[in-house]
Amino acid sequence: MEDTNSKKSFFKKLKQGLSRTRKGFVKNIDEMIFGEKVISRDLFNDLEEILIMADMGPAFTYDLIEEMKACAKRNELQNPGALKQLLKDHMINILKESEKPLCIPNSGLYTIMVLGVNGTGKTTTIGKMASHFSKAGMSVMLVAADTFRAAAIEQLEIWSRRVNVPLIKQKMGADPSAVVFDAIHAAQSRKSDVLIIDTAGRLHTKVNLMEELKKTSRIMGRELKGAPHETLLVLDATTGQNICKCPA
Ligand SMILES: Nc1nc2c(ncn2[C@@H]2O[C@H](COP(=O)(O)OP(=O)(O)OP(=O)(O)O)[C@@H](O)[C@H]2O)c(=O)[nH]1
Ligand SMILES: [Mg+2]
Repeated sequence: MEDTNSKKSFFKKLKQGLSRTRKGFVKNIDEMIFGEKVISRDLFNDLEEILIMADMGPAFTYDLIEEMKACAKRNELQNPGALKQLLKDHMINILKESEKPLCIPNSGLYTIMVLGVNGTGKTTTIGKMASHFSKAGMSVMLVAADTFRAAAIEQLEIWSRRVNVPLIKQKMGADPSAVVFDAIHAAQSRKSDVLIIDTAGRLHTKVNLMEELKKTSRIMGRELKGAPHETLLVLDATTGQNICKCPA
């Protein structure tokens, strides 16, 4: 299922997207290490400051610095450059712990509902996922259940044309549950593999909008067993530690 080329280009794009972070955070670390011959207490203090300024959070920063100090005590770090590698490994381990691949079963319609606050990248992520699944040989269908924001339907329509997958839509202002209801039946009759639902951006404090989301999810479950099979919350990676306040 994995397409090596698309995987490569995905990582290339991810690298480009994160270049500003690299230039800021990583450049600061490189500058800190540059010219240093020994691992001193000052170096740990500087690193701590860089991590806090990059909004890595006190818990992460404390754990990492303690680990580095312990390694230094055991003479496991040859030079200041080794601190950077340790930081890298520490971050990769944390990400690996929460890694959860999205596995689409071989049979039946698989539904993915995409949620998040306004402007976090839901629709763009849907376009990327649709392209990925379709390149992997699956038949994908998109659902414009953001009937609230002006031009949201047109935006998803552009993605559907770009990645060449069908779109189920109604007029702006339509009930999202009705759009999803139609979409499930359309996808079943066309024997689609994946149905991806775009929803309107909303804050979790907006009770009416949260109720609307629950209703949409309920209707999906009623029309298709287990639906939505996956619910993806799209978060903006530049938000920093505040992201932890966002209810999943
Ligand atoms: N740098 C960067 N920009 C992104 C990414 N994903 C989306 N964007 C941009 O963020 C803006 C909002 O993206 P959308 O996909 O429309 O976000 P949304 O969550 O669907 O927005 P609403 O439907 O208004 O709630 C657009 O300008 C996108 O091009 C990303 O991964 N990196
Ligand atoms: Mg959107």
